Amino acid sequence: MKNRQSISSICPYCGVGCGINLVVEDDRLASVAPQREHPISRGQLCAKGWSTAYGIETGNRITRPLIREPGGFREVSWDEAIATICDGLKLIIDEDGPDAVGIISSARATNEDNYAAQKLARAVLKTNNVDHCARICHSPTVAGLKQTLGSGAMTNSADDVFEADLILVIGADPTENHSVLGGHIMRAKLQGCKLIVIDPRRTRLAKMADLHLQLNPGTNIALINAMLDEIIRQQWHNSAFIARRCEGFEQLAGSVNGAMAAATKITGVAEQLIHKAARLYSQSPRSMLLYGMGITQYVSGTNGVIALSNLALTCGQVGRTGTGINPLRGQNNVQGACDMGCLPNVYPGYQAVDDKQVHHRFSQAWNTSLSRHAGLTSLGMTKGCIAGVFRGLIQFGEDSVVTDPDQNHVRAALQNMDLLVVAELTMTETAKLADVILPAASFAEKQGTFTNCERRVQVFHQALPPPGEAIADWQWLAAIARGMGSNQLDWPDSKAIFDEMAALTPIYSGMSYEKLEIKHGLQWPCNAENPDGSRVLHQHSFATDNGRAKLIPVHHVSIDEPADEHYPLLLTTNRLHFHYGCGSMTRKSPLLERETPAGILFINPQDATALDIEQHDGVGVCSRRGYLETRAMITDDVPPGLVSMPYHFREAPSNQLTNNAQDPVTKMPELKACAVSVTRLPEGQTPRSIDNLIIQEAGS
Ligand SMILES: Nc1nc2c(c(=O)[nH]1)N[C@H]1C(S)=C(S)[C@@H](COP(=O)(O)OP(=O)(O)OC[C@H]3O[C@@H](n4cnc5c(=O)[nH]c(N)nc54)[C@H](O)[C@@H]3O)O[C@H]1N2
Ligand SMILES: Nc1nc2c(c(=O)[nH]1)N[C@H]1C(S)=C(S)[C@@H](COP(=O)(O)OP(=O)(O)OC[C@H]3O[C@@H](n4cnc5c(=O)[nH]c(N)nc54)[C@H](O)[C@@H]3O)O[C@H]1N2
Ligand code: SF4
Ligand SMILES: [Mo]
Repeated sequence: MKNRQSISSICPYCGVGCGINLVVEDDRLASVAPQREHPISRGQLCAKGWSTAYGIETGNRITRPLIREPGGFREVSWDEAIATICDGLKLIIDEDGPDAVGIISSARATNEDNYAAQKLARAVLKTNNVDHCARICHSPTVAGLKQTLGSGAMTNSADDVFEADLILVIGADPTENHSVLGGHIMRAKLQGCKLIVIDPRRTRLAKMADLHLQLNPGTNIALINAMLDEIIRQQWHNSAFIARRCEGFEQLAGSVNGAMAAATKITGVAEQLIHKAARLYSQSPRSMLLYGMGITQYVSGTNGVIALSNLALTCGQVGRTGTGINPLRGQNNVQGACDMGCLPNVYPGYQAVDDKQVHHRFSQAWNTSLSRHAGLTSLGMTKGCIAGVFRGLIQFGEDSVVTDPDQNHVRAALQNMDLLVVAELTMTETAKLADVILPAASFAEKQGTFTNCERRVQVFHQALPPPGEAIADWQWLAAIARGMGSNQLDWPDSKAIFDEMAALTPIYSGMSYEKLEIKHGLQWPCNAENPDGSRVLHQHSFATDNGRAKLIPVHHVSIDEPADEHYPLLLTTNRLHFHYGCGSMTRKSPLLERETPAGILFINPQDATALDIEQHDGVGVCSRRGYLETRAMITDDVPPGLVSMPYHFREAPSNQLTNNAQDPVTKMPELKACAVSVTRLPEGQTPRSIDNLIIQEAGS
């Protein structure tokens, strides 16, 4: 008889945080089932959630530590791997000081793993060089909303889509990327809620929306300022809310005056549509704003977030259920990795590293001296490596060769590191460049917590033994600390890490594993004033110095690399429902893999005809930084002049092409727009993978 158990867990893919049960038979994951009572997923999962078992299957996993040798990787003991890492770190720190090393942690790993990572960087290595993929995701949200509202997280709850009279989705594609929540939005719309979509592509929600504003890429601020101009001119703004809770209205009103007149030329959207959107958003009793990468992944990312905040505040659409400014945080635990302080300028709970009191508190708690200045961002570390000032990187759960902008630059930087340590589930493109590879346990093989996009901290349980010698990330981080002569990370279990973190993190201070178990988690802030957590933020005051929200004028700036005569098309990058991030987990599933070819370029029929391209033809795509080959998918979901590629496919990685021009505030690269040229491949030539292209180029 088989020993069969069902263990409660959380889907390890996106930030919706759906509840899953892992059905285990004799230490094997037999199937995944949705949790019926889960407050968000309510018995549903998307195709990725259902396919979780493939993503962590033991046959594909790294099971022992590996060290690079001239002929390839050699399997070694944990002791040898840790000793090699610590010798490397000590040498670099002795020669160039602690800021020559750093850690890139993982928004896919647990809060406990992330707390351990930043503590290793700060309390043991003595540097604030710690960052993670939020840098190229919602860092503009963290920076922008911190300035305007005092807190950079989703203000409301996922369930609020059912309370809203109007939902405005801008720069996000939730039916693909937050699918269960996307399904809720579709249901809300069918139940009578109005829907506005602002997106250059015709997404599934755009097709069913009351209004679709199909703006030119990178023109969000011009469009939002035009809506504000119209709202203020028509007296649709909420004067009472502004007087009671905001500051800076006069300056904002002055700055948007005249924006409508300039808008159509910049955005490509007709005035009449902007007028309608402005009226619907401001006049609906409850309007809920949801946004994503179409706002943040621009050189104007932080200002784009501030513009959205101006819009919602001016209309008083914040602080009540069914309203709010809601960044759709992407990774299963990206909210948590930020909350845990895996950012170069803040300790856990967004407490600034250069604040005297905060510095004192953490120095005392960890009983050691700590760096006083902010560290390098992830892209700062790769740049620093090329410049020769950054030499040693520990990276886990992030495949930057596939997912960071300008792949050739990233490869060159990682190859230039004196020490690159990668902890992974499987052999990714980034792991292939490592000096030491560590086998990491997946979510199903460890206990911990994830914080989803609506600030809900959920605890999950170990269901399986890790394969081979794999261990939880916090455990090998602790082994490195010990190798560096420190017992700072010597916790007995993940619960002890959570307790230490909660004691130092005011927004988590009312939480414990026991309390999180009771009702599918708690939403922060959860503390003495909010013992049951917080569904809606900013109901009575904002988290700013004086409790008032700030209205801050911002202006349109054009994208860094517009199309020109040499590169006549604009490329944007997006996601597909069936694949996730670098594809290292979803592409292990034959069910998901059969849904899409390994690389796609979406192109409008008009452009395809002009370039003599037919459906599924092989095409070459070239930018100032790189070249790749893939297949054309002709569709009028993209407008003429714009082509789009997903970034999940290592064979045809769109990041060969993307631009790493950055938002000056957060260093967010402009992943959503760069100039490219597209050509049809000769008849009968199948697209070559990037590996083959690199080999051929080296040989020629
Ligand atoms: N299936 C799947 N789901 C995922 C992921 C995945 O890889 N696969 N990744 C997760 C992660 S890490 C994240 S961050 C989220 C991201 O989720 P989303 O934010 O939804 O991500 P994208 O598809 O990259 O971009 C969203 C939309 O922005 C639009 N856009 C581009 N330029 C502009 C512009 O100038 N203005 C406006 N208004 N819109 C623009 C694009 O056309 C696209 O529809 O998804 C998460 N969920
Ligand atoms: N062109 C373009 N590029 C983009 C984007 C875009 O829109 N366009 N979006 C950007 C965004 S928003 C993001 S968030 C990034 C995402 O970029 P990444 O973070 O690099 O993407 P993921 O596929 O989520 O990679 C995570 C890795 O974590 C591993 N992993 C999962 N769980 C664990 C664990 O518990 N421990 C360890 N050690 N490893 C684990 C998986 O095996 C996987 O290889 O991509 C960015 N890149
Ligand atoms: S919506 Fe996100 S969390 Fe839910 S099942 Fe799909 S990938 Fe998992
Ligand atoms: Mo993301």
